[in-house]
Amino acid sequence: MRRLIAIMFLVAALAMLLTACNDDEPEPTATATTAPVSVEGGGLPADALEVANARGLTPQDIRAALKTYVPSGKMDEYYLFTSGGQSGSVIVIGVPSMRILKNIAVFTPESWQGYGYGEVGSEAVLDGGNVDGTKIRMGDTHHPALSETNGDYDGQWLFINDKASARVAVVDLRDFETKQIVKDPNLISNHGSAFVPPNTEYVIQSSQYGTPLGWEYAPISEYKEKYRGLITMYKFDREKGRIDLENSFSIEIPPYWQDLCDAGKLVSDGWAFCNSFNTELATGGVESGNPPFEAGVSQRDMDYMHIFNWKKAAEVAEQAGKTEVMNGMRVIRIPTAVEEGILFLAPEPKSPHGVDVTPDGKYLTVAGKLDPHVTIYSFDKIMKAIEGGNWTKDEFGIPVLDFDEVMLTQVELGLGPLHTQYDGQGNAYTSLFLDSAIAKWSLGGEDPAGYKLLEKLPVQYNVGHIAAAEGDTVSPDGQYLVALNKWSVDRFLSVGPLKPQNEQLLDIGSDTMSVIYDMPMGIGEPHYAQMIKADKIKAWEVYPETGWDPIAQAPSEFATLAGEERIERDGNNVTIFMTSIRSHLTPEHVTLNQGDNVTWHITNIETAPDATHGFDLGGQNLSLSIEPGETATFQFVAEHDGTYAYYCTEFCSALHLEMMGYMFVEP
Ligand code: K7E
Ligand code: CUA
Repeated sequence: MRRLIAIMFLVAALAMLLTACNDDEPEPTATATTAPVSVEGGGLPADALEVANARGLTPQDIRAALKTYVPSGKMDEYYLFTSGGQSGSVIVIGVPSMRILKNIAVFTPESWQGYGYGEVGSEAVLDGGNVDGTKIRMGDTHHPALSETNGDYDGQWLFINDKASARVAVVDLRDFETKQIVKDPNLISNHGSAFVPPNTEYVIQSSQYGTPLGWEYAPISEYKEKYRGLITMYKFDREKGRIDLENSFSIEIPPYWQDLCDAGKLVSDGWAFCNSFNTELATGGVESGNPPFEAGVSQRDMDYMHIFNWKKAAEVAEQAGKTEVMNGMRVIRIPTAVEEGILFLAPEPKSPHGVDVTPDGKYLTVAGKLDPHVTIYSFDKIMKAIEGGNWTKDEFGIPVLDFDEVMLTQVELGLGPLHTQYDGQGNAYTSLFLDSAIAKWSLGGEDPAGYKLLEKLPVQYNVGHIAAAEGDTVSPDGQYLVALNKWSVDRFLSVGPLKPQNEQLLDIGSDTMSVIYDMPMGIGEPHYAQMIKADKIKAWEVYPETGWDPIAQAPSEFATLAGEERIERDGNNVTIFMTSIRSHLTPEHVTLNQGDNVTWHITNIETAPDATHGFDLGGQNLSLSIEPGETATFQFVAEHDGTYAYYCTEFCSALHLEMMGYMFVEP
């Protein structure tokens, strides 16, 4: 009975709260039953309690449900962009509902979007990431980075790395499609990517596993001499919306197995920071009686944070004789980086994973996964230590700053600290992988005593990254935090041995944290995510003009309007200009000769939002998704004679099944 009263009280209180914050919502347009609930008006359904009891919901469950339920027709407050790991994609989720809005194919073909299934534009994007001519159609996406202006997400671009083959991709947030993939010509794997400085001048990437530059062959016995890491600063051209490889450059670094990076902001803008976890230079070989990597790389109590001045490096890269060009990329070698004061190291305990700059840019949190503490560094102290010159050198000649000179304090949080986010109210949140918990702790500014563990909340289970609302900006929102849990174990209906990940939504807007939603992520392994206010994204409803090339984001030279449909033949080169509109494809008959080279353009001449038409042609490895206004192109050689049906793959209208045609290939 007491529980019943508690539930009743809570439902009533929340109903009041709901009406209070819904003042600015538009008036409901449907029937009277859609009016907002109010306690006075008795708008609460009479059976609400009955439902809660029948489903065994606790007051906390009800609160969580009310916090996350987004009614039909209402919108989420935030977009969450999570990487899809080895699915090679980025997954877009609405917060707080945790509804999946879209899977953006990036490094891997995806037939629903018509990405990489014969459409010339997207094939070219994927081919941009080929490695030595090998088509790579797998990607391991880890860290999405939203473009920033003055340290704030601006909602224009999204960058994402591929750890497996050291590539970075650019997604345009006007249409949520991948526009470019670039390959680092000197690296074969990356990890500290993608990160951007406050004005997105560059996209930052650091290596993970040391390899000889250009991944040339060198025996592992020459690890120290020949193997290296790299920081690559990919120049981003906002005007073009593309990474400009010509104006990009790299900085050579030791083969320390760099991990995560973060860019400075405000006071620390111009600098960036990357962790490392194999300063032992372990080379493995467990099969020959050597210590295995996991032991070899974990011997030292301290590893090195790489501290680099990318602004100065960009100037140095422009000067004659300061770089070496390797496979077309300018590289600042270690001696030059040291001489120019670009590169420093600072000790950090012990095999760290994340480094995260505070919103004010003044402090850095390093989480050592084999150390129960987080270590807080002061940027001011780092600058003073650099000026002071009281440093030793590592075996590659790079200055190593004195730990006590740069470290501000350490906070003991628990086991396996990995990644940290901030809420803009002076709190930090760190994921504890081994504890399966989130630790909330306070930032103390210059006062070491102000850094304190406040609260720990269990999550399910093995949490990796966490993402707070606007978490990497100079002014985070707090309010929500998503825990990207690697294991879901017992949280969902079983779907066999491969289980989904668990993205748990936490309410961090109240005094104590609570889990308010469990979202199974069954289409990829999210590593990192970023959460942006929904109103910052200005996505197009339809393409701006009929006959649009979405890769160039400009009118297509192959645009075909109604009445302009035709088939042109020049010898055995045949070009088809087709239109699609509910509910017909024009032309409906295409007659070819066996052996013809065929170029086929289709323009979706619809102007209504959501009026997408797909296209498939039996016998070809083809799938197009042609959005309203888009012109898509595919090419093939008509090798086999026969009669083929082509059709619209998207159920677009009542007469969608009639939206087809025949292709005749005459022998
Ligand atoms: Cu999975 Cu940032 Cu690649 Cu940590 S990373 S968990
Ligand atoms: Cu167009 Cu179905």
